[in-house]
Amino acid sequence: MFPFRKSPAFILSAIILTAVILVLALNKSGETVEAPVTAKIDESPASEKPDPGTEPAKQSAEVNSPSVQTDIPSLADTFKEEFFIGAALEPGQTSGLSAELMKKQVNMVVAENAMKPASIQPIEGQFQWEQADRIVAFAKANGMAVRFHTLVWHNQVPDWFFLDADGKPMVDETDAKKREANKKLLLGRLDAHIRAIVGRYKEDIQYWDVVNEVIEPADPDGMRNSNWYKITGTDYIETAFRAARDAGGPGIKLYINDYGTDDPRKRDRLYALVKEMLDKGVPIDGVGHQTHISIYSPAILNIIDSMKKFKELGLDNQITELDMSLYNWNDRTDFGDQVPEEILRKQAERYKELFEALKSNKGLVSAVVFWGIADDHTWLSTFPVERTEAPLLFDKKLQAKPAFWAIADPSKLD
Ligand code: 9MR
Repeated sequence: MFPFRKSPAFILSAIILTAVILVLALNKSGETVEAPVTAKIDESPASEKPDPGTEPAKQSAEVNSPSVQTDIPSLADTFKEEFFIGAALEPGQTSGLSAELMKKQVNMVVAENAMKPASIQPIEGQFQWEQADRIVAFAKANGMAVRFHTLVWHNQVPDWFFLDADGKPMVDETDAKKREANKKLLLGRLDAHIRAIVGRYKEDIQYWDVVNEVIEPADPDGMRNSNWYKITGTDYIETAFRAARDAGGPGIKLYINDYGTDDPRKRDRLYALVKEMLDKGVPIDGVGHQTHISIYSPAILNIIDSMKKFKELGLDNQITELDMSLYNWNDRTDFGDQVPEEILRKQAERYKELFEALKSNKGLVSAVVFWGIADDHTWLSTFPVERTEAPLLFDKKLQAKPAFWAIADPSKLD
C-alpha cells in the first residue's frame, strides 16, 4: 500500500503529531463551550458557586433589581457654578437607594422632620440628637452642605414650651403681670433651645431656618396668630435670630422661611417685617422661599419678582422646599395608577421654565432644595388627600422623569 518503508523514527513522529493535533482540537472545543462557565464558577467562593442550570434566572433577577442611574448627568455638577442643589431627607434615607441617588445628584441636604423642635427637644432639657446627627454625618461623609430646618415653627413644637410655671397653657392667662412673666419664660426657653442646637452644629451646618411660616395675611396684623405670637408678639422672632447669631457667630447664614412668598399680599407683609427687623439690627441674612407649587400656578415670574425684591434689600434667597403637585390647589381628584403623559410633560416644561429663569437671574438664589428626592417619598401623597402624586424629578423607582431632563439637559426632551 505504501511505496516506501516506514522507519521507527517516522512512526514515532507520526504518533506524536497525531497526539498534538488531538490535544489542540480538544482544547479549542473547551474554550468556546466550557471556558466561560468554568471561569465564572472558579471566581465565586465555594458557598456561592451557582448551579449552571439556575444561572440564567439569577442573571435576569440582577438586571431587574432596583438601582439608581449612574449614567445620567448630576444636577449638583450641572449647577455647581450657580447654586446648591439640595434635597430633604429622613434619617432612614441616609442609606440605601435614596442615599445613592442623593450622592449622585445633590450637594446639600435638609432634614424633613428630624431637626424640628418636637424631634430635638420633646421634653424640656432632654435633647434627642441621634436622628439629626445621622443626617449631619451623612452630609459630612459625602461633602454636602446642610440646611437646618427649623429652629422655630408653630407646628411640630411640643406643648411644654407654652405651659406656665404651674403647668397651665400660657395663652389662657388674662392677668397682665402673669402674662409678662410667661412671655419671659417662653423667650428664655426659646433662647436655650436655640443656643443648645446652634452650639452643637455651628461648624457643620451653615444655613439655618430660624423661623418658619410666621406670616399669615388673613390673621390680625398679617402675622400668624400662633402661640408664639399670642404670647410674645413679634419678640420671638427677634429673640430667635439674635440667639442664633450669638451662638453661631458671623459664619452661619440665618433665614426667615415661608410658603406662598410669590403672593403679593404675603410677600409685602414679609418684606415689611424683615425691613422692620433689619432696621432694629436683627441679624437676618436671607429669605427661604418654600416654593411648593403646582403644574398650574403660580406664574414663574411672580416667584422671581418676589426674590428680586428681597435681594434689593441686601438679602440672599434660597428655594427651600421645591416640589410641583400634579393637581390644581383646590382639586381633590386622583390620577390613580396612570398619570397621563401630558401631565408629566407639563410638569417638565414648568420645571424648565423655573430653572431657566433662575439661570438668567444669576446670583438671585444661592440654593435650590427639593422637598424630597423621588416620588416614592413625598408629603403630597397624603396631603390634602391620599392619592397618587409625583411632584419631584425622579419617579417612584428613583428613575429620572421628563422633569429631570428638562432641567439637566432640555435637548433630551423632544
Ligand atoms: O414633609 C413634612 C411632613 O413629613 C410632616 O408630616 C409635616 C408636618 O407638618 O411637615 C412636612 O414638612 C413641611 C415643612 O416642615 C414646612 N413647610 C411645609 C412642609 C410640608 O408640609
